[in-house]
Amino acid sequence: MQNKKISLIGAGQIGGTLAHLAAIKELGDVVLFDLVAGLAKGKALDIAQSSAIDGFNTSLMGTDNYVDTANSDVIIITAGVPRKPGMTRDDLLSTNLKIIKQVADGIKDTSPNAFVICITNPLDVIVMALQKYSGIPENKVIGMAGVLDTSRYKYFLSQELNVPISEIDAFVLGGHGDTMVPFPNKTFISGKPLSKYIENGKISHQRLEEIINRTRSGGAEVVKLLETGSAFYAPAASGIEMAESYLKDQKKVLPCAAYLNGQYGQNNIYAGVPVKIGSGGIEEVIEVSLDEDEKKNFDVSINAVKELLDAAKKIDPNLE
Ligand code: A3D
Repeated sequence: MQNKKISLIGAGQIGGTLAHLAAIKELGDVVLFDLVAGLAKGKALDIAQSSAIDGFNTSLMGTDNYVDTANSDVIIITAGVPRKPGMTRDDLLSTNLKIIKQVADGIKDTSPNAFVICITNPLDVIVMALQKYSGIPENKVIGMAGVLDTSRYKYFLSQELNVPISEIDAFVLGGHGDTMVPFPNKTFISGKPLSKYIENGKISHQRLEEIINRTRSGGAEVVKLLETGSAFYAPAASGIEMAESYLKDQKKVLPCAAYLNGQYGQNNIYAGVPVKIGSGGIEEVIEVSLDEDEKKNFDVSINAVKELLDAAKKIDPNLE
């Protein structure tokens, strides 16, 4: 059987980590693409030179030519500029819109059947622009954010409550920004609702609020510590989980930025919702019922995405 092919557009911090993880997991042949050819080629060679030690059998190449990415099964895009301390994700809009147009032009004819995962920020608007620029169907174009935001939320909760992270069941929805929505009322620990832990005094309302806020600013906290660049290990792990679910038809339900066409009362917009990812791409957008407060918070988050989308349309009226 022919190997699957995974192309990573952008060979920076996240791109390199994606390549390493994809290789170790033997998800398929890996092509690292970057405008800076040496960066892509150097990282591909470096990872390949670890294969004898880690015992993986994966073909890796670096390139600055889209022809080498042709007929990819999965494309993960991180091309773009990351945040510097003090910047919001939205500050990246105009630069990354131009970059995503170049990427869309590069992949649309060479890999029209790929499952395309976008990581470039500001996520919800960039993934929408990518879909429009490339014309690749909505069910095959998805944004990574909710998996990462949820993982941060679970990590902070597991540390606070001193429970294994695998025991926590939770998700974070909405746009990938300061208005993202963790759902404490839908958070379960070892099958018990989080509210029971509050009742038993294991965690106070105030600590929970602090954890929610820390989740919302989880990216900024890392940006501040690193001083140059933004988080890359956890974002790459998140992208790989989505790619693996597609490639292996695992049908995992994961919170991702997906195209909404009536679901959650929203139309023609990308936002973070739970979706089932299998060999058909986004096979289903799962509609969880939201109580009044959750709906209010979700709508605030969607409105923030809409505002940014309006700003993007001013930069490029073709996005209308
Ligand atoms: P970085 O290490 O700078 O890598 C970006 C790479 O993109 C660089 O190697 C550039 O040379 C390359 N590049 C720039 N323009 C092009 C182009 N036109 N075609 C191909 N390659 C190009 O950044 P990073 O890997 O740390 O982050 C990448 C993106 O992910 C940024 O926009 C971040 O803000 C974003 N990000 C998103 C999340 C989410 O959760 C959504 C998390 C962390 C980072």
